[in-house]
Amino acid sequence: MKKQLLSLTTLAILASVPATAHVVMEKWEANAGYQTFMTLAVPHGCGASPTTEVRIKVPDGIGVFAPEPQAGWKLTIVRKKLDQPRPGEGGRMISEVIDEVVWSGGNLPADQLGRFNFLALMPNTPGKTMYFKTIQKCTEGETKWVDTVADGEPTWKIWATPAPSPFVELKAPAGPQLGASMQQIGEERKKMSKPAGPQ
Ligand SMILES: [Cu+2]
Repeated sequence: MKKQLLSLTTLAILASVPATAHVVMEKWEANAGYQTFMTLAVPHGCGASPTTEVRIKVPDGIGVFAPEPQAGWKLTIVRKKLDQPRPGEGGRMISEVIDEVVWSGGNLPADQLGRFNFLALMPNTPGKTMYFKTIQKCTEGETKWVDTVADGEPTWKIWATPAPSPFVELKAPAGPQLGASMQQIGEERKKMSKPAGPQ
């Protein structure tokens, strides 16, 4: 009898940790330096209230970012000017980056799963945790999924916070994303652009 009481208590504690029911990145790991297709999963509303807006803050260090439009939602891209323009792909200078992306005007029932997709070029910093802080607005109420852990602490500690920020941990990839280095590809390109066939 006592044992059963104990296990019921344990169950009650487990049930009060809704780690799997949070707003999270679908995959919690990504390769450093890779262009990565990512999905933010929204598995519940605010209590019984449906989700009407999802706002993601793009973390510093993301090189390229492209959100996917979602049927039934308005997509807004908020940009910010860089203090210092920096070279981007193909050598052209970048003076503005995407700061936030907002899907609004939707109506995702509280008990249904919503998935919001984007492409992000990860910085080449294995071991770093990238936080995609998210604000979820509902017909009634909102949740700010913005809690993080201090640098140097294990990322799992985030699950002890009230509203963990969605995140991915960057790991060192086994090789270049395209299976070859940009230098190898550049050399091959030069060969291909040579005039072919008899002159
Ligand atoms: Cu949750």
